[in-house]
Amino acid sequence: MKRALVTGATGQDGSYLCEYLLTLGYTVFGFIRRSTRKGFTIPGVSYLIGDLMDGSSIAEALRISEPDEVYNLASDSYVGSSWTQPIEQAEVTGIGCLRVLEAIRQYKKPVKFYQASSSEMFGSSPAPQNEETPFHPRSPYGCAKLYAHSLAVNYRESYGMFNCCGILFNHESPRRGIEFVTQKIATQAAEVKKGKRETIDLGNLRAKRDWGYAPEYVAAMHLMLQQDDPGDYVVATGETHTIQEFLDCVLGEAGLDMFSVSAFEVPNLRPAEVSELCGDAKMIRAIGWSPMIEMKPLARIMYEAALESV
Ligand code: F7E
Repeated sequence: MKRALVTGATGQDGSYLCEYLLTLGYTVFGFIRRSTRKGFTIPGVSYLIGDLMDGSSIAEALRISEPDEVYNLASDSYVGSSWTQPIEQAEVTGIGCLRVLEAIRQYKKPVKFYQASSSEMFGSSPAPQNEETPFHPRSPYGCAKLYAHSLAVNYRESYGMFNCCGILFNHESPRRGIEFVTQKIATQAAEVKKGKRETIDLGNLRAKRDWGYAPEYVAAMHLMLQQDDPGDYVVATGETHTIQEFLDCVLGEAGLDMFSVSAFEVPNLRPAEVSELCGDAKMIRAIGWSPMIEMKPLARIMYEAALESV
């Protein structure tokens, strides 16, 4: 029976990954901060309290969990707040990854490592983006992710570690935080539908994103660690849509009229924007992964879940 240690285990991706690994018969340990205990906890997972800011807590988690695989998913994944707390972002997302890599290196037992890299690293590089596309991040979050990504590659090349980076494009679900645009649209549309608010307040509606369904994306994380050799993979649907198109889908589901509910709100605009992301996921498709749920069914899943919860 394999053993896995997952950082960020109570977030959207962490919770789906823990569930997925349990279905595969893994013994699963979640590494979480005391303050994030209230996220999505999954029965059957053993949670270890620690912090990516504290290398000794990572070493202790390795000692207790004795993992075959470590998945580093912890970060503040909301891009918008990375401009207001850039140092914390660098500490957790960037140096946090380095602390995990160092802890694994010093642990001296063979451990496969997955790093949650992000399409935000591509930033202003033109779409479609694949593993060969140059990185040009447009946010402190993207810069921190690129530092972590580069280190995972460097430790693979320096020490022969089995490190894989999944360069995941946007992936959403009913477990998505309310600050992300898909959940914001789904939740606010459900609130309008129920008469709890009058408008949906958004920022840049012209940005384009490649949105997939998060439960499918965690399977890709696991799959790359099962290959004979480590590598880095883009994970995406290959379809891109504007925020406006996602909004239109949700409004269609809700039977609402765009002009009566939406408003353009300047404070939501970012200091620098990533205008178009569209992933070319040929490499991960070649090893057997493919997404089933694209933007329209995703919008329906998220709106229906929001309608239940508001
Ligand atoms: O923004 C625009 C916003 O915050 C999407 C994270 O998982 O994916 C995610 O990052 C787009 C941007 O996600 C609002 O300006 C308009 O262009 O949902 P988001 P993101 O920034 O793409 C990548 C791959 C990650 O790795 C990240 O961790 O939507 N937008 N109006 C808005 N965005 C938000 N949040 N709120 C608005 O009102």
